[in-house]
Amino acid sequence: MFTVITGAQFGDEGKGKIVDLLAEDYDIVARFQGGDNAGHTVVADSETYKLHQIPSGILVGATALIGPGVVLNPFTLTDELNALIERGISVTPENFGIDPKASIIMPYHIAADTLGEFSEKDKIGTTKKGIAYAYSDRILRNEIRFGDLLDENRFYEKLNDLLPAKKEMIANLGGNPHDLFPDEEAKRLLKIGRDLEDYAIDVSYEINNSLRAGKKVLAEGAQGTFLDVIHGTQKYVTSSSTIAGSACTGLGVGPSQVTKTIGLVKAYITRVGNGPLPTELNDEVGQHLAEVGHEYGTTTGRKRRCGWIDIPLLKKAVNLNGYTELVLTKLDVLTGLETIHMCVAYELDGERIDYPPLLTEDLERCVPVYGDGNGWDEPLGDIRNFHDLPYSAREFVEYVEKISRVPISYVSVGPDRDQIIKVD
Ligand code: 2SA
Ligand code: GDP
Ligand code: MG
Repeated sequence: MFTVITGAQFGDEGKGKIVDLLAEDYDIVARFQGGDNAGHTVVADSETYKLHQIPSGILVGATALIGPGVVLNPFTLTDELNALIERGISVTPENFGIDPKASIIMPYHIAADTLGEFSEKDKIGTTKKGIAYAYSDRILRNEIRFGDLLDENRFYEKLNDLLPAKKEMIANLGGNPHDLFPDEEAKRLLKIGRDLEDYAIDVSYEINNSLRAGKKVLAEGAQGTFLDVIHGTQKYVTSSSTIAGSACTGLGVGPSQVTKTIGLVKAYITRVGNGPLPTELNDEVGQHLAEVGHEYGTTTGRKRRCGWIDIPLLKKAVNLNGYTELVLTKLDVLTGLETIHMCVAYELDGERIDYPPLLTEDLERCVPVYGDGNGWDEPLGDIRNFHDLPYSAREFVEYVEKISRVPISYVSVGPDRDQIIKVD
């Protein structure tokens, strides 16, 4: 069985929590795109884990694999591995692997991303982790791969070829090229390569063999559907493909293997960084969602923008990902709001549309049309049975299921592992 999980909105839908929950039933959990821009939070037994590079399934004993579609920051990865080991999580070549084809996020990528974000006019609001620059180098065939860190001669040969252009790039962006410490950084990178050598694994081969042997594999998406580099709200997107199909290319698994695609939908919507968010709320309801939902970036600590659930976007996410199931998260955060607004359509140039327009500039101009539902006051955190939810909360869940035409399999009512309702 091969299951793909992706965020159906702009990321931070609770993928870490749900992957951790589902991973109990899986043998392998694999990341297929993105890098340490991702921040996946797992709260387990009162401990909070924030994972950026390592798939969330490692905490429950699944084998965690980093696929070739990923861009890898070796420094973040090392810190994350050490933090897990310190907290008693066993990490061995038996339960963790990295594909040698994963691209390395180099110090010059991070420097460029930071410098590139200085201009207010062009600002995307990136995480400044060097993601776009690392992926550009892959497309330009100028990448350094994890496999290159395992071969000192090849690594230096590539680096020496690349460095003059990289220094020029930093200078053109207004930075000081002498701030790149190639010798020191290079030695540190090679040391990490030596330390991680035993984890190198052909992820595609491993997953395909495991599937043949009847094992279960979960592909963990990072960011969210509308940050997809092709189908998202360009240019306010990340630099990888975040939708379900990307799991196949990013891991090297054929589409015929996909059994299920699960979409994670927050009961409202958030976005961190710039770009359109039609239902954005700059009032006390937005404040409620941000504070009760603790909507602060897991990687950067930035405050996330919040708004009501956006059904036209959800419909598009269902198409882009081919979801067979949805998981609705953070329903508990809506407790205490008198009325729940759901954006059911947009008004654009005097016309009502119930599906997002293609162009980011047009989405920017869309005015939400709301349908109202009743709110509820009961806290939901201790509820474990769908029928024990307040009537209005059930109505909300049923509406989302009906309008998206995808069954909701779980409703999450808090950050803890056990704060989950299985919907039968
Ligand atoms: P980048 O850094 O090049 O990927 O930024 C491009 C856009 O993608 C957005 N992006 C994200 N959006 C939500 N969550 C992400 N992960 C972190 C989290 C973010 C954080 O879990 O909270 O801590 O700020 C993530 N990663 C990238 C980014 O905001 C840009 O809009
Ligand atoms: P991800 O990037 O999709 O993994 O999501 P993040 O971890 O960046 O952000 C989701 C945040 O919401 C984390 O702090 C989670 O602990 C928290 N969370 C997840 N599910 C729920 C839920 O159902 N209710 C509440 N209140 N918090 C949740
Ligand atoms: Mg996140």
